[in-house]
Amino acid sequence: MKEEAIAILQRYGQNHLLNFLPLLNEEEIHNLEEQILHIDFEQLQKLYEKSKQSDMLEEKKIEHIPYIDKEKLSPQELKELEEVGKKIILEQKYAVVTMAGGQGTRLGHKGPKGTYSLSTIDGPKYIFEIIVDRLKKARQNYGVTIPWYVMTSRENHKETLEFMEKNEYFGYDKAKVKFFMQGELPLIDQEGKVILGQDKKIKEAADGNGGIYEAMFQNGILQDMKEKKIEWIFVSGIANILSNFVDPILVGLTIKQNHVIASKSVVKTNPKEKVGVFCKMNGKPKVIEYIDLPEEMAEQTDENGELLYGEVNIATHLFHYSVLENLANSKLPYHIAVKKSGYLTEKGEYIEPEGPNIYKFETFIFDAFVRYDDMTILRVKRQEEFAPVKNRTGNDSPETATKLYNAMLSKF
Ligand code: UD2
Repeated sequence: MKEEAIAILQRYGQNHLLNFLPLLNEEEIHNLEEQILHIDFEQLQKLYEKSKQSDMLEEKKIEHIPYIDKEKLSPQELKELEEVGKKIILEQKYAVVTMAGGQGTRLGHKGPKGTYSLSTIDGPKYIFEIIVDRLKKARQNYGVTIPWYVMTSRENHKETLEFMEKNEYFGYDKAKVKFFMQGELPLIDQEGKVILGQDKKIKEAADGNGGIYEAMFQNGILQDMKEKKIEWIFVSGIANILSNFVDPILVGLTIKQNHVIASKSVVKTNPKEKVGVFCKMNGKPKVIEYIDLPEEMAEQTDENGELLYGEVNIATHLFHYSVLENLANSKLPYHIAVKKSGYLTEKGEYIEPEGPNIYKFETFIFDAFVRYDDMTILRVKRQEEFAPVKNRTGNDSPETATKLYNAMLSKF
């Protein structure tokens, strides 16, 4: 192995990798060297040190964040907002981005989540197909083919492209669809050491949906949007099959409130729901993710017995183009998730651990909101716009999501 690579391992306490060399052939050693030369071990070391500290929420001033309840808007108000938003769509200043770089481990589906097939009353539907159906509906309603961008990760990029090609983009105009890959970070074990996968490469994983800002810049997506004169970009997660991502009312409301960022919310059903919740932290818009929300705060209720932190982030965001440009090189804080991952031992065995054994580092798209003084939050009805496919069974499962989808289908 090259001296330079060995020096890096020694400097960052990763020389355990040298014990694997007898297992590797020439090509595998070359691949490993390439990885060692491109991984930022300095950053990894800092993240490992950070994993030992806890981010004390209690010290921060957390308060209620204003939102607009769509149900409380009059028909006249809805009409006015819709007119403003429709104009943006008709003038082709609107684009849709789907965040699909997640691993979808909880669903236990082999392959990208968008390739998961649900049995709906309309027959079997892939999740990507459901998204395209809504885009085609918009083409019918507005007579424009909305540009669609899909964020993938190195792990699922190739398979995602092959799937869409094989299915001929479900009849959508391929020229209006672009895929772009987000960045990756190595997994580390509890001692801060990188691990090898069965392919004898250092295991890396997608760097969180906060990686979207840099990924859009690095992959020329921002440039493409600029050339297309796109002004408003709706970004939502692949998991929510009722994501209403062509929504002129949200655009109209954001413009009316003179904001450049908006999100949709639903009312939290139970304190333990695995979702982020909106609030204001030190006066700025903030989402506290479920892994960071202390139990007693999650249980807190207001004078009407409503959950104090009950405005749920449903991973559906709207950005003005200028915000994405402004955030292109943003450095967001890393969140640390403790996960399970198989690893190769120095004897060459591949171990699938019983319990969590590694740290995974992710940034969150909504952590950029604190850069802005305010944002629009539109509270929508859960049964109309939030049907996530996350878990194999139980809540947020294909079964619960399909039931909600079927109930809404007649209204599309
Ligand atoms: C997400 C939200 C949470 C709540 C919940 C609702 C974030 C960070 N958390 O939690 O607040 O809205 O959804 O169901 O958004 N993704 C990538 N690349 C990555 C990681 C994730 O594209 O590296 C995508 C993923 O494909 C999905 C979305 O981001 O479309 C949310 O990711 P998740 O489903 O893993 O997030 P979850 O359910 O923990």
